[in-house]
Amino acid sequence: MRTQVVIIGSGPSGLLLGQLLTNAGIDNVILERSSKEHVLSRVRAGVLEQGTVGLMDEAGVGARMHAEGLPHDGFSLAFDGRDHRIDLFELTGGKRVMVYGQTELTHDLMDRRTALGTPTAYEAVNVTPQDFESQSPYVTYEKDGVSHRIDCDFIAGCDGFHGASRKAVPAAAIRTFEKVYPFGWLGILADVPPVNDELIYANHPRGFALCSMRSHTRSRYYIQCSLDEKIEDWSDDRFWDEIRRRLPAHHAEAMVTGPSFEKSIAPLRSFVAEPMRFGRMFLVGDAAHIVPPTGAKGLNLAASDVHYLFAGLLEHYQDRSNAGIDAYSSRALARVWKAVRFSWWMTTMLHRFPETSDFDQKIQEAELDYLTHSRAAETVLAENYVGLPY
Ligand code: RFL
Ligand code: PHB
Repeated sequence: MRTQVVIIGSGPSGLLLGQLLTNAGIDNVILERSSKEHVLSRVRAGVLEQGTVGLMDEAGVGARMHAEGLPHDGFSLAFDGRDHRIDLFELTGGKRVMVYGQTELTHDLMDRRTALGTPTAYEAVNVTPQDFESQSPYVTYEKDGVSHRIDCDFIAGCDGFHGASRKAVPAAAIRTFEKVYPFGWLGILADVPPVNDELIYANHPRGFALCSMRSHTRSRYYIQCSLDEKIEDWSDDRFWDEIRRRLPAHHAEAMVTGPSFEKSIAPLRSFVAEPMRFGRMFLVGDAAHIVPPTGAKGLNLAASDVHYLFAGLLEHYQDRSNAGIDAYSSRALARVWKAVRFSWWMTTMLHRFPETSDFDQKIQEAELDYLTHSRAAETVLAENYVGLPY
């Protein structure tokens, strides 16, 4: 079999790239290791930048997002028993974010792909990019015990942090940068109304807490936890008690609790692989970089990578120019590193680190105090949170 672009992975980056290519008449095949149901069962990001919203529209799949997503004009920083609102809309001259779950976005893209009948193999095993440094790359895989080979022009490695694409690159050709944080996030989903109209990011002596949401009736809450915490030790009651202790009293008192239907622990890490192009294979999204979720940037970076790669591929096929493809890695990485810096900064400012000295603690307090008394500092936060331009 032959196609123009083989996409490995059917997460948000693979599906979004696939839809944009299909709309432009560029043939593509997606190979995904898991089942559709498994991909849709993963609860992850919840905040979309305007650029990501724009890409969903460009892909022609934005209707449900606009109908059901919640535009947010600001969020709260809570510390020292009080709230400080960051007015994103005002500080950025009219920009906002959209609260819409990654699961929903993935659903919308999968539904469109299925409706169009664009080729996709789920439960594909041993997916392996081959000969991507040559002019004739191909991808091999097995499905239902049968071996397959797809020849192509390009391979898009959209297969996440643990995927096969980055692993296929010889060690001498790639450089990686990593920072692992000494804590994780314990998150729950519950069908209770959110405690606040907007998100609350809380810094508390007991650790960070985040109150987010998926709708007016579904809340997504997180607390910082140590890395050796076990999920079985966290009953719903224990979780609710702990998050309430980390919030200002008026929020704690207003919080509606109820049974959770999802609970998981995620470790926090910053990771970047350079470059993001190896001959005729490109790394996209989590395959190339990971950020801690504090800045809500993971999914949005996957989307900006897709934007740059799609522009490059379009130029290649429509204008016969490789300029966009040649610039992909440097364009994407310039934006990636700024989001890596922002996510690291938000994480550092809002979490309690196990080995913090009194000096470090005072610096953190001064940072929050400065942020809440300087419009310039607030503007820096707001412009990064809504997303830097592509
Ligand atoms: P994904 O979503 O990981 O999708 C990759 C897809 O590739 C498949 N795959 C393979 N397919 C074929 N062959 C192989 N060898 C394969 N190996 C893997 C996988 O099954 C999967 O379907 O990457 P993508 O598309 O780049 O999207 C990136 C986003 O998913 C990611 O940045 C965010 O979800 C990160 N993230 C969060 N971001 C936020 O902005 N806010 C959050 O609250 C947030 N929470 C999270 C997160 C990521 C998490 N991970 C990765 C464990 C919580 C978690 C737990
Ligand atoms: C979420 O809703 O899951 C969410 C929101 C904001 C973040 C991280 C996660 O910074």
